[in-house]
Amino acid sequence: MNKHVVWISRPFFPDIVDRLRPHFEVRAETEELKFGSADLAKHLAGADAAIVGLAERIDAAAIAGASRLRFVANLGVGYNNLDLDALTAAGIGASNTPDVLTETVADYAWALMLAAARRVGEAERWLRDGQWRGSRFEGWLGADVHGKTIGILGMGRIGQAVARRAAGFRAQVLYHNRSRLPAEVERECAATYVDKATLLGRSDHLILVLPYTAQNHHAIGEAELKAMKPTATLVNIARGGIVDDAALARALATGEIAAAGIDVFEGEPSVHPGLLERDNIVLSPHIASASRDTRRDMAALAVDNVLAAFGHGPHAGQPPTILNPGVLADAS
Ligand code: 8YV
Repeated sequence: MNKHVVWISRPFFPDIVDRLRPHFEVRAETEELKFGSADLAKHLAGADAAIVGLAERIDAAAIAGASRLRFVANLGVGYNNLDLDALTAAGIGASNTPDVLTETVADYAWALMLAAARRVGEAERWLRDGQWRGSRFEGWLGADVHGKTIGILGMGRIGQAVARRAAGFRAQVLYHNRSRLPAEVERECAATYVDKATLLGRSDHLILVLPYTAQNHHAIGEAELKAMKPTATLVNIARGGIVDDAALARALATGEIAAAGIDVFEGEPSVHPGLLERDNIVLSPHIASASRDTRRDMAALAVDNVLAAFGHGPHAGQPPTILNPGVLADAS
């Protein structure tokens, strides 16, 4: 019997890919490519399973000719690149990579917050540029993080992990979320629920950790930036499109807020030129989950899901992080 085919759109850890080989014919890309819609549709049409990254938009058009496709594993916890309704309607299972990246992404939110508040990137560029000729007592004044008010917009698993880190900094945590957390979770995170306007007005450092949805498009735009303190820092480790990047560039230029740390962008990998011009922003190329351990864990979880969807491995028949469990017919 011919083996099922799995297409892997992004190169990753060969030893983890090897776990698929006893059961699948593996078609793994060996370099980072940008797939046009025709190419993407062609790869999916030849596959029974696919492991894809966030740049691959898997919608009704992409799967229209994919009559063999039974499962798509997304390399990320956010899955706004998948049209889950279209996949479910076509009977195709889908999975994401929750939990394994929570703590790593929370670490990175703090890294960006600290770097932006204390002007690390800006100072490093200045030093490398050979401009350090003497000390300036009043130079490089940034904002403290310890003892300040940290605001978290979006209080799921990652938001809660960001909140837990505040204790060591003796910082106060305010949060806003679609729904208020149970009292014991609020206690464990030492976080106080407030409405969005209060969050914007009172946060010294505001961290965005909400999923990208149509409702969350430009959740932080011109009006919200104006509502923040002029000394505030904004951090986005969630998704491009949650912040209006043009409005952010203006707010950083006019001093409406003091600084930003941004890992995700509208239309990435392009970055709004107004952001690139600013010194009071720390920019990174969507790397919040990129620790050696966590990227391996994410890849392994995607592989586990595919193996399980086809009746193999320790979770046979039950992909551990399937998003649409209702569709899973016996694909083995
Ligand atoms: C990406 C992320 O998946 O998990 C998410 O939602 O945004 C990241 O972890 C990662 O950059 C791999 O593409």
